[in-house]
Amino acid sequence: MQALDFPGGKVTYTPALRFISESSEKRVPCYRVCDDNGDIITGSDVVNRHGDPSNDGHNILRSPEAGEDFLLRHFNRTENLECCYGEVSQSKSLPTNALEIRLTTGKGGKCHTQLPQAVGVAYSLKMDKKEACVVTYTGDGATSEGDFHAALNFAAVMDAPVVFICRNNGWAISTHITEQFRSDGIVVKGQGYGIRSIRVDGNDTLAVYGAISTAREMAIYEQRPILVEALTYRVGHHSTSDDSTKYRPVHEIEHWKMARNPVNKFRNWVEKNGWWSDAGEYELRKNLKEELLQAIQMAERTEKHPLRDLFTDVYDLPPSNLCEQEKELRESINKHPQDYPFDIPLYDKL
Ligand SMILES: Cc1ncc(C[n+]2csc(CCOP(=O)(O)OP(=O)(O)O)c2C)c(N)n1
Ligand SMILES: [Mg+2]
Repeated sequence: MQALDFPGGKVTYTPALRFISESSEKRVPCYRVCDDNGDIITGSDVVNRHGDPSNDGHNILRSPEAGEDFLLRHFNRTENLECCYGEVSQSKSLPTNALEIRLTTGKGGKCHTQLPQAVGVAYSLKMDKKEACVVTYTGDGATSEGDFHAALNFAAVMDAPVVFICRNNGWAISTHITEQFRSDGIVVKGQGYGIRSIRVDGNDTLAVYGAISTAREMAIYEQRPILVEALTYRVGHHSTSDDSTKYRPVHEIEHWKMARNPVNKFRNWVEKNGWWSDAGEYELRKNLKEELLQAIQMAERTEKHPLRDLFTDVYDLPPSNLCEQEKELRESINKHPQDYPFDIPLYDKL
């Protein structure tokens, strides 16, 4: 068969005037290993790299929104609470983002801007011949922005050891995914950039573990980027300023919260293996509650940052519009002191 000798590889000719379809007939399947009851599905590829997957010293923290549990290494509950009370962020960032700033990427409330940076870091690991990779997380919302695409392409051409984990939960605040993209989700975008990709059931802990630990091995030992799309649902509001019942039916939220609850499913699996029980659950909840209450009390006792801190640190010399805003804010506080938190010092300590 005749072929066009084109830069990057030969391309075969075809006499057929045929456009590539905008979508494949079948949607990309979703890897899962546990059924809804937490039973392992016969014949599924279960990855078990380290034996007992029980407690390895991570702290499991809970964001203010139900259903958005996350795992952060090296942070304890007190630090998380301090973030919520504005201590770590100096009131400049969303609560949990402050932890992320301290972690590495300097995200701090901006969606997806960390992605090209993550690829840059991965490329530097490659240059230094480190046996390591970068893992970067994003929501479905981020994939509608340019940085996501720049990052994927950059990672592909540089063979950067980076794992992109995209949590596709169906919504970017109130924007449904059908208003965000016409592709079969996010997983197919990987192939468009020449990146190996997988779609996984984000509510199946074992499947997520299997997909990501395998992705990590490939990223490090094959020196390549990997894209993981985890399908899940945001059962909570996007943030405390969002009311998701305004744009989606409550029964849909309830269905995901109850019938597809990933924590219950994983708990069933752990219990069936004899590693967990009601008594253990009761004890843990009791201890956590005590710890949390203590952490809240400590965070509440911490002195708040002065008002001025809201306006510092971005510019060396604050521009005139920022000075005006500070002046307006101070005037407003003077006029309506009852509408402002009483414990924020209005002036810096001398
Ligand atoms: C650079 C940037 N652009 C826009 C925003 C505004 N914004 C905040 S959250 C969000 C949607 C994020 O979508 P997703 O990650 O899917 O969030 P979810 O609703 O699932 O929590 C947008 C556009 C932002 N924070 N940063
Ligand atoms: Mg989302």
